[in-house]
Amino acid sequence: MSVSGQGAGEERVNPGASADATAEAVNFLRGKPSLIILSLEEMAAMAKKLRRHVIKMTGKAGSGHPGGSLSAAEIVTALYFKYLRHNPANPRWQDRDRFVLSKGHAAPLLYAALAESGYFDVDELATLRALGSRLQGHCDMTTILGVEMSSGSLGQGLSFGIGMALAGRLDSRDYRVYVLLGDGECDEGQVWEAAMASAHFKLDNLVAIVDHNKQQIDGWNREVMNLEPLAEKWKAFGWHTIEVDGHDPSQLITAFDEAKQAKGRPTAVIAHTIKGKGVSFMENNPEFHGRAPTAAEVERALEELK
Ligand SMILES: Cc1ncc(C[n+]2csc(CCOP(=O)(O)OP(=O)(O)O)c2C)c(N)n1
Ligand SMILES: [Mg+2]
Repeated sequence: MSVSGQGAGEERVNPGASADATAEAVNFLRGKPSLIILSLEEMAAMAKKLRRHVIKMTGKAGSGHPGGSLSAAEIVTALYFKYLRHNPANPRWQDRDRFVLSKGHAAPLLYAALAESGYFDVDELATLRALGSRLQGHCDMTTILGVEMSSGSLGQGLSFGIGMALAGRLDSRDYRVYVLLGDGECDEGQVWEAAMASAHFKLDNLVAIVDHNKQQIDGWNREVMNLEPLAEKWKAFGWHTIEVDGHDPSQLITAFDEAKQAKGRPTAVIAHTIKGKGVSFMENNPEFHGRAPTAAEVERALEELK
């Protein structure tokens, strides 16, 4: 397909898609606002909006991963609605900043951010995990414009980000690459191979953000696999490392600014968060790692997220 505008190529999003479906996608994108940039106050409201989407989507689907989607709401909001240089009207713009959702089970959150940014219609969010929907439980980069990597098998996103960062350097492009990892995901050896390689290649156009909610699928990290001292580990691997409150957009923005100033090495942002953030009965409750809220729970959650 071709998408009009700066950097547009002759790339097809989904080689298997019919010409009609492709034309429909392109028509939808034309005429959309190119970029939404929010104030700090508006970002807090957007994070809440994304949380509401996550609750409704997983509730309707009857499955999915609400906990790790809710914990990363401000991180994804700060990127999509303030920090990333991107253009929903031209998703394949070659100079766009790249966002890789390495913790691919948080797909509902990414879908919500993409829809609210204008990549596709918000109504489509209701099709999460439905048969035939583009919005499967884990993202597919071949079907959704705006998804940079098909993820879900944990541990791979940082390696993928290295490829993007090296390609940017080779092509003399100044885009930046942001990879969001889970803290449980950091149990994967591949993450540390990638951490070593990023520092070796002095990738100062690469930022890893760790959603440090202290829990993974089976409960607390400290009981499953102790990660601490996590920030010290990234430092020891040669990364400029910053710790922030991952629910404070201003701290996230300041960290991304600081990352731009760090020359000759990649930056790790350790974002301290709460799994299930925003919904009292989901917060720090490992049950909601991979369980959808019931209809009654959806109602209670939405009441809290008003
Ligand atoms: C390679 C691989 N092993 C196991 C899983 C199953 N799995 C899905 S989510 C998850 C826990 C991830 O924990 P964390 O990275 O901390 O995610 P968060 O707390 O942000 O939800 C696991 C083990 C997977 N998706 N990929
Ligand atoms: Mg976690």
